[in-house]
Amino acid sequence: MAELKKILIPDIGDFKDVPVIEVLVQVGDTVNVEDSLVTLESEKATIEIPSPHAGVIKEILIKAGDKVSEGSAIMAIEAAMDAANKDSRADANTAQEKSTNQPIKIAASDNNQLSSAQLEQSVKPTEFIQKAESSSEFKSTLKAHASPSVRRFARELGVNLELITGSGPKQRIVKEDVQAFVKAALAKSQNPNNSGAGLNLLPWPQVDFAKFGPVEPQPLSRIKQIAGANLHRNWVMIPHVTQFDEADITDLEEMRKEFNESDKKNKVKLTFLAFLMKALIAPLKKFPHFNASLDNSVEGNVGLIIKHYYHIGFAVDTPNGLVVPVIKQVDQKGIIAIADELSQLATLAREGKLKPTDMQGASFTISSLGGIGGTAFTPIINAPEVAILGVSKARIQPVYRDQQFVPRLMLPLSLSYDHRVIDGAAAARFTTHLAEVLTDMRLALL
Ligand code: CAO
Repeated sequence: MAELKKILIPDIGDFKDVPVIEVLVQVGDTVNVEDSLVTLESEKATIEIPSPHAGVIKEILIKAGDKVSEGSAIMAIEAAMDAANKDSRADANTAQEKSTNQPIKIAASDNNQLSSAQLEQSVKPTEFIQKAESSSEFKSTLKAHASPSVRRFARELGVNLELITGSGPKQRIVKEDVQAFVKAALAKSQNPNNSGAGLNLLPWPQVDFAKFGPVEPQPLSRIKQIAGANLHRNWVMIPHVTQFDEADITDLEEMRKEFNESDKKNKVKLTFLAFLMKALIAPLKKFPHFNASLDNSVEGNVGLIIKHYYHIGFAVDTPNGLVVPVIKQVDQKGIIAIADELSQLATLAREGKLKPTDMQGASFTISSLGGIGGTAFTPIINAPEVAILGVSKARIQPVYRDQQFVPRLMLPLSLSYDHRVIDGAAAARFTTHLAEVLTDMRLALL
């Protein structure tokens, strides 16, 4: 048995004479409880009015452009006899009341910014309006043009319909549009150039430090501001892992010292960093994924660009902050030439005289704190590179060899890598090979 009921506009807050912008059903349509029937547009939000009953729409009393307020009759429905309706039939006034207070599911649960708790939540229309007003994301979501089934589909996938341009008549969003959007979003989420990390963090704490003691505000240098923004992006967007290792550089250090002693006339001092740069080429050639960048140029696909050039950047500590000049084609240069260039670029960096081209094109970067101290650190990858080598201070350590401890000069290595590109096993192989080459520089010649 069925019963003809009028559907009234429920409590929609303080709004009056709100225009109907869309009627979402037709006479003869079968609807379920909470299926959207019409869309209203107030000054602040677009609101979908859900059906308080399940049944068949028998009459539509309004059209797009009409204005409605709380209590306006919009449709007649032949309501199916279900338990809820039996209750409401028992008292017609109660039924009217029910319809105006019918809790509505947040129609914008297709807004992926809302928590899952909110998605499940039912609210009364007045609460719904407040929510809609307080969230600009939420407001815009509600303007999307889509059928209840497409909305449900989008909601299940956590898709914000407002972000989709519909391909149906009058730009109505159809199921295929939602599918295409999800596909594109998945591809974009793996895109290294995707600018929006969307972290949804708490605001930064605002503290009046002067309350606790004397303070002195100081501006950050321009270099620090630029470097800081880059470091922040790289730290947030790249899944970093750092692999630690040690290299026995006793023989290398002896050779370096001997050379510097014997060739005092030579104005070029052979620094350890020059040897390290040269030694790096062997593992970079053996493990090409370390000399690479993520590639998003093929739509919907993320790949790698492997570089067959070896331009090594090195971090220089300057009075104004960190800069990273680049030595090009390290694989094609001798250690003296590398040391010479290193010294010139470091001097230019400290004098603030580096040209932009001096800092471009690195395929891999070294950050050496060995001249200062420390045992290990976790360097931040210099995007779009995929790894960076940190070097700390070499120290004489007791190393167990041939059943006895011998003093060896051990260099701490800290390799940070992008875990999207490099696996832990590859990182361990890389540092192991680098350590082998540093221990026996003859391997660098192979
Ligand atoms: N272990 C032990 N001693 C080391 C060493 C190491 N790993 N690396 C360098 N040293 C020694 C050098 O041999 C040198 O000693 P001698 O004068 O007796 O030969 C002394 O430390 C000073 O070296 P240096 O640091 O001036 O020179 P370098 O070529 O090794 O490094 C440069 C050049 C530009 C890397 C360095 O000056 C610098 O700026 N380092 C800081 C980089 C930085 O800030 N990184 C952090 C980035 S992340 O915030």
